[in-house]
Amino acid sequence: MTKFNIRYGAEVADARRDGRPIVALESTIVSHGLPRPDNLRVAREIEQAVRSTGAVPATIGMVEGELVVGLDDNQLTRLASTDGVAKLSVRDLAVAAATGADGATTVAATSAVAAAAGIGVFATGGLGGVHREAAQTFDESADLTALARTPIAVVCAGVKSILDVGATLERLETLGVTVLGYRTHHFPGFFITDSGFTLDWSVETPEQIAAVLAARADHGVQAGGVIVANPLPVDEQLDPDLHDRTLADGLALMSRDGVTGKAVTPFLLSHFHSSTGGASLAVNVRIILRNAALAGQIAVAAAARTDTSAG
Ligand code: PSU
Ligand code: MN
Repeated sequence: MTKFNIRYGAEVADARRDGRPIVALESTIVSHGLPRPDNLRVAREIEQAVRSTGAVPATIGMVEGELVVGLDDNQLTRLASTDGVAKLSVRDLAVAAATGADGATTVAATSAVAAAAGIGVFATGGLGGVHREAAQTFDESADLTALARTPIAVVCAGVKSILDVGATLERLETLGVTVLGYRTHHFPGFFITDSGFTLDWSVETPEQIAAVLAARADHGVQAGGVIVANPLPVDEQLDPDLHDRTLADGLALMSRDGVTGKAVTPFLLSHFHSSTGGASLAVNVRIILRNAALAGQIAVAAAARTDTSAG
């Protein structure tokens, strides 16, 4: 597996030594996905949601060129509050390290670093995926190819409806990434409960997900990622009409302003947050907190299996 020069936060270092359950968390949602100043409060709440399950949170990011697994509160504050924090996918990590940059890790980069640190479970909001118009722009998130080669379970609320959801699911199939619905056969659409696409597999409990992860190792099929798609309850989703209107406006603005590349996801998220009067932000926060709690439960269940099999 890829090696990284990692500095561990104190709590994470202790947890690794003691074999306690750990959940990786990304920093791009904090630096680029959520507006200030809510982002810092939410980042702390996400860690708290993991702790409440008995697992240890490990938020991953880069501070002055140093890759940190388990950012402390000062480092988290810095990545949440300062300008010029880079958005780092896997290909950016070495450049940012060599130039001493501050950076927030995406799902792709967080997965790679977490797996290298021996962390098997990761919670985020939504995955990147295939963008609409990808047939012309080739804009497909590196999250997909990173998950094809990274052994990690990622708890998310599917992919945002700002993407081409059907194409994203097709790519995940081609890339050999396992997709599990959590108590559903309907792939969630992030802000909305159901993207309209169905899933082959539904799992019912954190223990069952831990059993899937163990079976991957038993069968030698653990090279790639597992997506645990955890939908919002219908009564907590963003109003679908508001969602559709906001999305149509956002896509129009994006093409008017010529937004492309890695700016697309932050642009559309910020459009949602500013034009729904806070409704999409509240939904986004609920999604992340629920995913963090489920990831904690999965990590705890996985650790319990290891304890039992060890004796
Ligand atoms: N989904 C969200 N909020 C986010 C992201 C995804 O709800 O901020 C971030 C994640 O870090 C993800 C990245 O890895 O956006 C995908 O960006 P891109 O499409 O440029 O690969
Ligand atoms: Mn992209």
